[in-house]
Amino acid sequence: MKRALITGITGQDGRYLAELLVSKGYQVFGLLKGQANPKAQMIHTEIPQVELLAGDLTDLTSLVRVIETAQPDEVYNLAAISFVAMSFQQPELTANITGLGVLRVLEAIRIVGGSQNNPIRFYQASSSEMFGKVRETPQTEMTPFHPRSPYGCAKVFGHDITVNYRESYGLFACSGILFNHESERRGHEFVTRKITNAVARIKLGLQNELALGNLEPQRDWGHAEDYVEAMWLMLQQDEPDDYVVATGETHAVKEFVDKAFRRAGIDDYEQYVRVDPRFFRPAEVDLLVGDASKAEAKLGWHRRVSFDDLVHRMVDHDLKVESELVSRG
Ligand code: F7E
Repeated sequence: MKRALITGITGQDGRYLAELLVSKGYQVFGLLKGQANPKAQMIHTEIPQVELLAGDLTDLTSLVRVIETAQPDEVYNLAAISFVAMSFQQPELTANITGLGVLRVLEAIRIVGGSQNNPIRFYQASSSEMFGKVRETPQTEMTPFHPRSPYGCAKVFGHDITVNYRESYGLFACSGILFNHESERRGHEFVTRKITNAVARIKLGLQNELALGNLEPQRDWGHAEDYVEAMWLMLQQDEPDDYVVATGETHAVKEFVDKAFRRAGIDDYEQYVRVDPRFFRPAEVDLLVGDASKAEAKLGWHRRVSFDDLVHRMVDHDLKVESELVSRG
């Protein structure tokens, strides 16, 4: 039975990845931070096979202890301060967790080691935010980075240190440069879920306005369930490498808004949308679109969920959830 440790187990990707690995027969461990973390119960209920271990990305000794206990074949580092807007408010915390956290996990792996025949394999959740003010379109594994937020800068460090540990110490370390990936489990702070939740509530008469920031930025949006499969595939290869994971399509925020309202049967939606400068960022990433040919050719990875399906699934889900809340009173 293979063993895997996931940091960021309580997040959207952590939960999908844990389910995937459990379905493949892995014993899955999740790193859980904080005392009495309220999200622990959610994991116990949703994926009872997962064993949670206490630790923190800012505490190297805790990571060493967790890796000694879990004895993983594979470590997936998904934990991060992942909300770009928040990284402008708390840049130092972001650098510490999203950036230095990667170094600490790599060090813990190096210290604990794993058996000589079976060294621990490492996956780093890198991000298209590293491309920022893009130097070329579409973006590939070779596109230079130009991050536009403390989050993007921290992710560049995480990516570079992963490559560096692979080259310096021969670690089986992979970096997945994942473009935006969303789902019915996406946090409400991210624009897609903020939109689909508001659309559902407006449809049901529970809210009458959706306040958003910049509607022009374009993103390459896929479904998270497809993307966690790419993470797993990277660690099953003969050699470690870095891969872009993306759909190759880009859509503006306002297009997502349009499709989401229309899915709920609201065509005259402009009256509900208000642009609020509070949601603008000090520096924006205007356009992202990834070229996943390498992942497709080498990993055999293909996205299954289209942009339309993604929007429809999220809106339908939120309509169901909000309707149930209404009927429960
Ligand atoms: O913003 C614009 C906002 O917060 C998307 C994270 O998973 O993907 C994600 O980062 C766009 C931006 O995601 C609002 O300015 C307009 O241009 O959903 P988001 P993100 O910043 O692209 C990458 C790949 C990651 O790695 C990150 O961890 O939407 N926008 N109005 C808004 N965004 C938010 N959140 N809220 C608004 O009201």
